[in-house]
Amino acid sequence: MSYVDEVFDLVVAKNPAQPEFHQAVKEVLESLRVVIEAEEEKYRKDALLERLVTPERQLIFRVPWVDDKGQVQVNNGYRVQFNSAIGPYKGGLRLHPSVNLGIIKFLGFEQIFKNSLTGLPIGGGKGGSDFDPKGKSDREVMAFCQSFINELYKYIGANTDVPAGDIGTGAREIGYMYGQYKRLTGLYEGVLTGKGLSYGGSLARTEATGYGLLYLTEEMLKCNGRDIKNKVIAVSGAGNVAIYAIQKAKQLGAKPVTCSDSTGWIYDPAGIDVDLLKEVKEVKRARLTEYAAARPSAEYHEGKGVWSVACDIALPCATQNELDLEDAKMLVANRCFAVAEGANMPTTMEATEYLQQNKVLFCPGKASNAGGVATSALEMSQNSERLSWTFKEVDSKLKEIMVNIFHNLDDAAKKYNMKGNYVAGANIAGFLKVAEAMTAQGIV
Ligand code: NDP
Ligand code: 2IT
Repeated sequence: MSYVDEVFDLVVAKNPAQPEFHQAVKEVLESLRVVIEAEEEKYRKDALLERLVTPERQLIFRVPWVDDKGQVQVNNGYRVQFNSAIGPYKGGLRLHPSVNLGIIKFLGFEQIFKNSLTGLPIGGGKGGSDFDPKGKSDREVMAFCQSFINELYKYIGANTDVPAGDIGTGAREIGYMYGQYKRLTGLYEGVLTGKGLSYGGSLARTEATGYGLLYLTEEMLKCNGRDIKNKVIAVSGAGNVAIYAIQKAKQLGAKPVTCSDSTGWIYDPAGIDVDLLKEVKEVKRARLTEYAAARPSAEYHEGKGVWSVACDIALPCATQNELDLEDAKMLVANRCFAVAEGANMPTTMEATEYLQQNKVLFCPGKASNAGGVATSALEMSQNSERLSWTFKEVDSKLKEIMVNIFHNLDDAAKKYNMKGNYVAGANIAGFLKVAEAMTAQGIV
């Protein structure tokens, strides 16, 4: 059996009931087959792949907190410190009731390659909790965040592990966590990113993932003889990534016509009104029905459906496995020609293959959503030098990073005779740097 297949079987056997983690590993290992097989004996002797798929450290802890009725609640806290070969662990914290160890491991594994692709010195990690911030008061969210940090503070630090936002973790949560870390350690340091601007945050971090997604998409289109101007875009999600993807798409002259949350979706043929969407989601933390109520051109539909809308470009920006084979078939039938992932692993493996077979340009999240973590790394740099850069400076660095990422994966795909296969390009380019650093540092 080939080394790649052996390691995949090992992952399934050693990590039972973690389907998302298996899926993420399978996608990466399949892409690496050609690279590994060229030097199989060397990689096998060093157990490079076994080390790559095994987190350096996995923390699971109890997070007790008191709700507004005086009732004690208990959640699980997680931090998976996956790989520190190229820098301190870096990656977000997801707060969502669906969170479990397998989901955090899939996200942490993806983060290794994503962070490598940014070209910046950051290793891979991820964390979170099954706590649901929805419907909680600010005091309850603060109580949870403080309790979460009461345990996690022992394992993080500006030079060891730097968490940030993800689903359910935004500026409010990062603020409470930062305050508690500072209180416990007495350190005013860049231990978290996505901080508020008044206490060490970076301009453009809020916008970075969505903006970065569009910078990369624009470059991918350009290099394939297409222009983003006037293109109709279907976006899913209505959170941090989706909102700023929609905003940048409009700035670039495209027309985003959809967005969604976990209960329903909006079709707004006049183009999504970003200010209204921000008011509904960022200020009121309300449902999308409020968007439709305030916007005569918009239709609201219950459930799932953005991929049924005719579009040129699709940007899935909500969550994993939200775009399946049926959705991919609808997109192709409607002549969608490009898909770039804003979320982490939003496209199932079957859907990805179908899109690629039908010549749809497809960019995987570990490349196209890397703008968020890249800008987090820029926030770390600013914190280290105790300076803050202008919006323009950060935004232009972000754009340069996204354009470079696209060319790195495009070049890697060409080099390994898989021209246009950006999934393979991203996995190979991300892997090679990490593998070199791991090899150079010996068996650790
Ligand atoms: P937010 O919490 O700001 O928004 C998430 C959005 O997705 C919400 O509209 C939410 O709807 C929807 N959503 C979440 N879970 C589900 C679900 N199970 N089914 C349907 N809809 C769902 O998160 P972000 O925008 O930050 O994150 C979105 C994606 O982007 C995630 O995959 C994340 O890992 C990824 N990402 C985020 C980065 C960042 O910097 N924030 C960087 C790179 C990737 P509702 O409000 O109803 O729950
Ligand atoms: O998935 C991701 O890259 C993020 N949630 C952002 C991580 C970060 O450290 O900014």
